[in-house]
Amino acid sequence: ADTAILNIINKYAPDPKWEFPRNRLIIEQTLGEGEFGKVLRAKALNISGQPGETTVAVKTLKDDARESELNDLLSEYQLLKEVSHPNVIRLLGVCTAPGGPIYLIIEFAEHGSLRNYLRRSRHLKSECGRLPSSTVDENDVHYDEPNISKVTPKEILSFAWQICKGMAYLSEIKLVHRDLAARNVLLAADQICKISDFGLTRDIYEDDAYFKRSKGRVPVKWMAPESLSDHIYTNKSDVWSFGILVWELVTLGATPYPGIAVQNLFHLLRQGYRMERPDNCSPTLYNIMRSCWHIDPEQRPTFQELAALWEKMLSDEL
Ligand code: ACK
Repeated sequence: ADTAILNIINKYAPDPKWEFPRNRLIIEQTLGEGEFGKVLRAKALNISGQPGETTVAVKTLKDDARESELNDLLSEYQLLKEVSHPNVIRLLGVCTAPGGPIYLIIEFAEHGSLRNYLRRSRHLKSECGRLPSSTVDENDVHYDEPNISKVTPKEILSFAWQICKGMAYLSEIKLVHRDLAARNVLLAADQICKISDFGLTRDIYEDDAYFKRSKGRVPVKWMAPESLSDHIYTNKSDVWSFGILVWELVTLGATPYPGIAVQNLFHLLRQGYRMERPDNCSPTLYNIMRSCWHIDPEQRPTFQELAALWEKMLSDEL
């Protein structure tokens, strides 16, 4: 193997606290595949104090992954070790020992990504409608959701509130996510939202802002203007992305700024352009989104403040 890759691996010497033997992992199927990475569904035997078989998700690299992807996966591992919150995806173990691919074993979210969940729910007509087989697209075959029903406004609020609590926790431990979007939130049993995909996340202990690497994914439509222009990432730029995520929730997983090309977006935002209020979005909810999209990061609310707003909205609903 490449010596550079070996150097990286040596830097992350196996941690007995997390290391899980590969022979206790039975890979079942691929849940998703990116350019360099993939997510698998597996069964793990006696993992993290759980006797017997547990269904888990496994993040790994494809054979043609580059060094930077390996670095991303390993830094995601380092970050996941440090986090513990009901609304943040939990690391269960890791396989880094020689003799096989690197596996990050994380908790399995039975409904997959929130974005796809919202989009699947669109096809449903009635509140307690069953998922007709004709609307199940091939990519979704691993979801056995006979009881999925139309997403209610109350659920949308609950999703937003949970994500907010997870993000408030991450900001308390001084982490910036940098890629908060509905595709990176997973929906587990009992409609519990779990923030995931920490590949782009960076620790902000020493600095307030982080600079983007020269290459890599750039989720332009979720990015704050200061991230686009100056590569500045803070909890306040995460708040901007959260505002976009709320828009995704309200539109049941639509793609932001429909019809607008990403190359034009920055100038439009600087001129004050913002997405308009979606149909069926209350003015209160729209005001919250708009507050997240303040051009001045300091004027945007904190996740703690946002969480308090959702709590109020949810209690008003009752
Ligand atoms: O909507 P999905 O099927 O849910 O599409 C993505 C895909 O893998 C690529 O990221 C799914 N996925 C990722 N992590 C998990 C997990 N921990 N549990 C269940 N599904 C997952 C995601």
